[in-house]
Amino acid sequence: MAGLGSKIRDFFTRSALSTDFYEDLEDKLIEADLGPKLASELTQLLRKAKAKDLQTFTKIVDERISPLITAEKLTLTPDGLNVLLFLGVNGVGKTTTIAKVAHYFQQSGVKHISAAAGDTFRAAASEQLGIHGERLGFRVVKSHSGADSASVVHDALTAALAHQDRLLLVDTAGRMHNKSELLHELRKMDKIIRQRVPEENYRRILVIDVNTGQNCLRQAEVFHEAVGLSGVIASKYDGTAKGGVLVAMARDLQLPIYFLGTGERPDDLSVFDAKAFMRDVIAMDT
Ligand SMILES: Nc1nc2c(ncn2[C@@H]2O[C@H](COP(=O)(O)OP(=O)(O)OP(=O)(O)O)[C@@H](O)[C@H]2O)c(=O)[nH]1
Ligand SMILES: [Mg+2]
Repeated sequence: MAGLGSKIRDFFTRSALSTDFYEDLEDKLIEADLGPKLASELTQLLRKAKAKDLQTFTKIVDERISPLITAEKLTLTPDGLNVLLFLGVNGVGKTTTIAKVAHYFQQSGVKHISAAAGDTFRAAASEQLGIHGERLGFRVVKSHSGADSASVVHDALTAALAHQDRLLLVDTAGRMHNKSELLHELRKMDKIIRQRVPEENYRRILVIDVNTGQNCLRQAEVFHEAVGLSGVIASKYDGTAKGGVLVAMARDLQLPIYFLGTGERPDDLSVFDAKAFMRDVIAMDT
């Protein structure tokens, strides 16, 4: 995919003589969703170096920005049940991402996988997860709509431990009547999981839609405060040239990124590669 990076490269070729060079560059970086703070910092560094060339820009990005982005391989600990709790506001792609992550681990040979339909807020939610489970071959623990999501998690944990599952994927609601209710639910689920699974076997994964831009940052902070996030999966990276918000997020919250979601199918998931990503988003050439 031709990311915004190629546009920034073109910009350097075309605009070196422009009097508004630095202002225009800053605008381009904001367009890439790097956020005003980071865009201004990067532009300032280039201005200070009195440079208007892609090589210097790339060097600055390489030294100052790339080290902020951590790619982490999502792995299971060697023993016992691993639990992944998926969080995020509504519609970002949590349920779809669960199917993708289940498929990813199945492909790497993990056999006993189950999922908990912890989104009891929306009637169709557990059905949606159930369909993924049937297609891909993982067990889904559900309850009726409106049930207490913490009790679904409790039941799913009991079943997963009894079946000696290696992995339990927990879906959560993206929306509640109000935010504090949602966060209360999440904390309850978190507590139940912590009571039965050691810390090193338990990850809290934030799913963000890269198209929502800088709003993601605030969302991430709220979830981070509630349960302490382990890492991020960025969905809907297909069909967008944006994604700079991941850079801002990695910097503000120091969270590793596991995967990029690149479509709606179970195999539309790429292991996050920080270097390739930076090249795609901010013009770093190989
Ligand atoms: N193009 C594209 N679409 C995606 C991707 N991930 C999810 N979707 C679509 O986004 C929509 C919402 O996905 P869901 O998985 O239902 O999102 P959710 O976060 O579980 O939503 P709620 O349960 O309502 O909070 C669906 O139509 C998905 O097919 C992706 O990486 N790329
Ligand atoms: Mg969902």
